[in-house]
Formats: sequence, structure tokens, C-alpha cells
Amino acid sequence: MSLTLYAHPFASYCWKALIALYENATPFTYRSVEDAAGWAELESLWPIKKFPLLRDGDATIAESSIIVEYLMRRYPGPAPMIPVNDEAALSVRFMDRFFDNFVMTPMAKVVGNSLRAQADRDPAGVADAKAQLDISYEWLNSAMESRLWAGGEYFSLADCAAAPALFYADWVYEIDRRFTNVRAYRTRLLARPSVARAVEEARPYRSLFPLGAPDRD
Ligand SMILES: N[C@@H](CCC(=O)N[C@@H](CS)C(=O)NCC(=O)O)C(=O)O
Repeated sequence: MSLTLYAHPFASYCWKALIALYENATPFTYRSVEDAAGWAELESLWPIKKFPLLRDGDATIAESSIIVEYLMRRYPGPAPMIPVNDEAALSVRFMDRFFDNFVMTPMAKVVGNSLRAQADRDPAGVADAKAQLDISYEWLNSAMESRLWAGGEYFSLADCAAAPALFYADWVYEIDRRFTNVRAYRTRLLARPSVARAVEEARPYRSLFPLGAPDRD
């Protein structure tokens, strides 16, 4: 096995792949994309220039969810991130899509807006993103009423997606105290060793957070 992950410790989507790798103690080389040479290397492999990106020998695997699926098929370990049961797997994949589309995307919209020049900012877009987060938090609060993890009883791909999404979304637009199930789930995620490791690796970069990282977590 010769795996290399192109990633950055502070990048939310990279956590998804990292958490699955850490859960399974899968050996890999961490190629941290920080300088021009790193970006050029990433672009030479994947012109879309987004990470995480996995290299397995000469094979290139893009997209965080696909990377996790690939790892589970080719290098399964003690912590399967996709259930064997088809129905359960569908629920996990659905929750993965939920976190990416309805938590990560609006969170990233607010962060991205703050990086723009004042004249290019999009207050209506930010208001829409926060309205989406309100709906997402509310829906998730009901969904998590009787679940330990997002897919049910076991930690899965859905939780790999949830961890960075809820970690940063709460910084961007705090999860209201009435959403007790979401807040408790976020706390459970942060206590999970694989997630705690990703949080610690990102800690030195907190000064880069454009909205100002809160003094917690
Ligand atoms: N759908 C992609 C999203 C990847 C993504 O947006 N990654 C961000 C980091 S969290 C990125 O590459 N940002 C660099 C850039 O946009 O220049 C996935 O799931 O991997």
C-alpha cells in the first residue's frame, strides 16, 4: 500500500478523509498543501484544485466521500465507515450528503464571503446561508433525537462529514441552545479520538480563520 493524501489540516473537507484514515489506523503519507509547489502538484493531478485528494500508487481519487468509499473497499480496517447492509449504507450516504450540502456548503458560503473585498460581498447570500443553517440545525435536531451517531448506532462516513461541518458551522453561526441534540452530538464528535486528532492538528492554524476563531473547542 502506498497512499498519499493531499490535504491541509485546517481544511474542513480534508478532515472527512483524515478521520476515516485515523479510525482505521491506515498508513499514509500526509502531503500538506501549503505553498506554491504543493498547489502546483495538486493541480497537476486534479485541475479542479480541491482537496482532499488521494493517490494510491498511480491512481488518483478525488472527492472526500469517494476517497472514504475507496479506502473502505481497498483497505478495509477495524472501523468500516460504510455499513454492509444496503439500507443502512443508503442512510449513511444520505446523511453524508446532508452534511455536505446543507451544513458545510452554507458554512463555507459565510466564510468565503468574509474573504472577499468589501465591494464584492454578498449580504443576501450570507443571510440565505444562515437561513439554511437554521433549517438544517432544526431538522438535524429531530433526526438525532434517538441516534448516537448520524447513521445510527455506529460511527460512519456520515460522522466523518458531520464533524468538520458542525465544528466550523458552530463557529460561523452558533447552534442555538434549544437544539440540544445537535449540540450534544457535536460534543460527542469532538470527543472521538479520530476527530480530536484532526482538531488538534488544525489548532496551530486557527489564526487563519477569517471570522476569528472563538476561544473554545
Ligand atoms: N466536494 C469536494 C469539496 C472539496 C473542497 O472544497 N475542499 C476545499 C478545502 S475544505 C478546497 O480545496 N479549497 C481550496 C480552494 O478552493 O482553493 C470534496 O468533498 O472533496
